[in-house]
Amino acid sequence: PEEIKDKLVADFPSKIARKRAKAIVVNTGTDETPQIAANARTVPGLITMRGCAYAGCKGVILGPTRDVLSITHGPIGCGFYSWLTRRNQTRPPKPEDENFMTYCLSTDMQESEIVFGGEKKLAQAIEEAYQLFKPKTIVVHATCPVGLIGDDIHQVTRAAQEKLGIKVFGFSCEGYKGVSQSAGHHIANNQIFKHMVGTDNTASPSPYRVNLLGEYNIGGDAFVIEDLFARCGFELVSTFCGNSDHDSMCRSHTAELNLVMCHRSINYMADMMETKYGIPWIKVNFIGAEATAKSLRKIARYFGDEKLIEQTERVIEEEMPAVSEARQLYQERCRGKKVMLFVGGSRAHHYQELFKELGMEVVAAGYEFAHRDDYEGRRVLPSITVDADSRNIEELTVEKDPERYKERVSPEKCAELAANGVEFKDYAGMMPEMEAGSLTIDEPSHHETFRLLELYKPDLYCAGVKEKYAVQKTGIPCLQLHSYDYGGPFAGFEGAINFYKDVDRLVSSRIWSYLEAPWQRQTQVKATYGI
Ligand code: CFM
Ligand code: HCA
Repeated sequence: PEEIKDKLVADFPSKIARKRAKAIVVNTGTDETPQIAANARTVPGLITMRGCAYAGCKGVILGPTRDVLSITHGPIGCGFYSWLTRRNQTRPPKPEDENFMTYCLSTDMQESEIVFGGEKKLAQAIEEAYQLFKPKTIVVHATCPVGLIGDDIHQVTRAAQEKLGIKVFGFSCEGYKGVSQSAGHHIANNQIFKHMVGTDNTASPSPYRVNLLGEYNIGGDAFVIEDLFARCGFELVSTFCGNSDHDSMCRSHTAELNLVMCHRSINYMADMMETKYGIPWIKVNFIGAEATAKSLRKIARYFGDEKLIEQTERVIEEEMPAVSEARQLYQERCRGKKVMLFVGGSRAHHYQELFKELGMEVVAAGYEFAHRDDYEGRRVLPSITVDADSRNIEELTVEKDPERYKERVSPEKCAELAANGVEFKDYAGMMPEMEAGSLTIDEPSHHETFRLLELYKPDLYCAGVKEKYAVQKTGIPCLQLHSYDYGGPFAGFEGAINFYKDVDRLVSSRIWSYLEAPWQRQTQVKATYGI
């Protein structure tokens, strides 16, 4: 593997090769993981997998909340390309309930606003949106030019809030605010925490109240998890933010436990809610049947009620036979096949569970924009150096709420639960769970990706839409782990079976080996390069 690492960066100029080498590590198969360079600026000129801070804020965190009306302040492209492309599904409980997700609202900035300022047009847009939809809350997302020309979106939203008498606030999530989508997550977490969480104290009577943080209902995953929770007897107060609505997020501080699914995008919220309201958090994973069972058991054990524990076991028992049957069938066809996954900030880890269940070998994995704690575990948090790009993003000062802070678990109970596998505020990261000799690569460039494909010839490559067709042109199938190739759900027990089927279809089909692009047969364009 060390040799492969050298080959991946061999064609880069030496300075770039040195930088990229730090983002490629060989796993040890133990808890002693090497350090990886992550959350650093992309090298200009390398073709990146990443997106921008606006995408992380508007598309990822706010996108799935159905009745918060989002307006993109910017040229039309940013709004258009973040318009439901993420497949975050929603299901309003009643037909008359609001769902604005199918709309794309933008100020459509033109040259005149870029030159003379866009605040007036933004104020008009907010008013027009209010007249049309009469929503409870309107939020404004800033795109790159907004920050560049100095439009003050917060001043405009404050004035609109006063005038319209509804909640209006903004996100300074200009695309360039950070090195990736990750900055946008943090910006979104801060504003949701400030303006929504804790604004409605109505609590449900169930004692088993949980929030699900970092589950965005892609391909209907949250529907599957909601169903499992209901059957086990857990009361879901709110989800951040899949299949969510404004009011449930305002009540989220009434929960007894926070469940963190995607650590990267929402760990800020979990920590802030713990500090202010005393809600502890545990890491869960509902991708993979075994991981789902383990997570459900952890939740039941936290509450400790015998009936709840029994009911949870019953649900697992009901689900497992179908999973085992499917697993046996598909394992026969998939076992031993090699796979690589390069996705976002949490799925490259979570989906390894499903490949393990199929008996497939994960030879390389990595994230697009995760931080070192997502790779190496939260134990490295104190040693992460905060660079200028991260310092750029506001860290809220959060204090105990004088009235509403409540200690949910005593330190003794905490120790007892930890001994039983319910560890609080902990995430061990992706790398300790990978096999010795496998590779972890942060934000592989297009060039490195194609070197990897040549060197390993994997049976399957998992990534996003920007990678998919380029990869398939090399004869290797590509599964989109962002959009699920328009299929899914992949979460829970039912999702695991769907996943086994889809993977089998990809790795067992011979179609890819027949593929020959015209340029492989014959050079299409003759060219001479002159420098
Ligand atoms: Fe979390 Fe996500 Fe992901 Fe993410 Fe994303 Fe996504 Fe993703 Mo695409 S919040 S980090 S910013 S799990 S949109 S639902 S699929 S890159 S791995
Ligand atoms: C985003 C959204 C995205 C893109 C997916 C892809 C998603 O990063 O802005 O590249 O295919 O999941 O839709 O991650």
